[in-house]
Amino acid sequence: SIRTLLGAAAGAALAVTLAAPAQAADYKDEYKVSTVVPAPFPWGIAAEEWAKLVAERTDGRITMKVYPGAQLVAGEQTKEFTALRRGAIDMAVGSTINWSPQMVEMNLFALPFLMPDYAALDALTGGPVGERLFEIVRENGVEPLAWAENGFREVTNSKHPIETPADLDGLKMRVVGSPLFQDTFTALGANPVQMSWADAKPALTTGAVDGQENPLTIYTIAKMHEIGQSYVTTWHYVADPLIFGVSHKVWETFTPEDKEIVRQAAIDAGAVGIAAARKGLTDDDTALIEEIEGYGVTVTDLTEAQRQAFVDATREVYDAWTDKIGADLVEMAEESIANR
Ligand code: X2X
Repeated sequence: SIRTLLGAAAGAALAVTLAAPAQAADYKDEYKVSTVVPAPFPWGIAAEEWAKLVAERTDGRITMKVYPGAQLVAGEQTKEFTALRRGAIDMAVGSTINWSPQMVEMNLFALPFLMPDYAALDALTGGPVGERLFEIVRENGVEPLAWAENGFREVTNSKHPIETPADLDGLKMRVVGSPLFQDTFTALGANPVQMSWADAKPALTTGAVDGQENPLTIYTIAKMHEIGQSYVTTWHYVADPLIFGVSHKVWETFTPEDKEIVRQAAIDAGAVGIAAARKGLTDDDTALIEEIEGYGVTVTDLTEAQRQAFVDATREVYDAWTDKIGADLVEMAEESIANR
């Protein structure tokens, strides 16, 4: 009869409602992803790509929205990890620098002159060091999924070329993250001042600070050549990789299938982000350096001997922070780099 047919149809509809999207019913309408900078910075590109791939591969079951400017923590980028582990933020693509106040081991990448090149950086993130750091993130309530990259951080200023540690003497330098940065710049004779990215550009514009350190993609996209940062030294002293992380508060609600999709999307987005971070900054492609020189900026490339003077001047900082980070981890890193 018609009634039986209707009953069966209703029953089938109910079964579908209960079975398939029962998982999705627990999901939020939107997952908030924290970053410090938006696209077209490589960092923002990585986060946007992650959100895009997840939306596609989950047929919209998981919707992620990127909130740049560390706005989910009112611009206080060094509090991002705390908010993430508590579940106040769902997800983040976060810098090891900004997460180092909560996990001292993240300072590894900020040990002055530990990593001479991209191969060294890859040997850390792609080897036992990366695994250990991911364990630490996980122990702290966040699921780490993949690496992306902000980049090698080069020093810039408005006064004169920096070729020797003495050239940093008395310069007011904006830094962020942990006291390791203060120690490094103090050892070099500069006056470091801690401030967030939100405050950095105004401080550089008004001349409240003389210089800063950041990857050259940040320098060009933020147009630092237009605010008087006319001297760049490519000293490669530290780099900050980025970590794709999901708060365990959110991660635990995902089905095994969706966990796998979100993880693989992060790995794929990481590759896109790393390619963007290195574009124009490799041995066979120096286009970004030429772009910067085209703005009338003086770019100083240190000789091996010149670089060694900076290594020597920061050696005590390296040793003191090796104790804080953990001698075992630093040794593991040095070994991975030596065997890269
Ligand atoms: O604040 C910075 O310098 C930046 C954007 O590079 C980081 O978030 C570490």
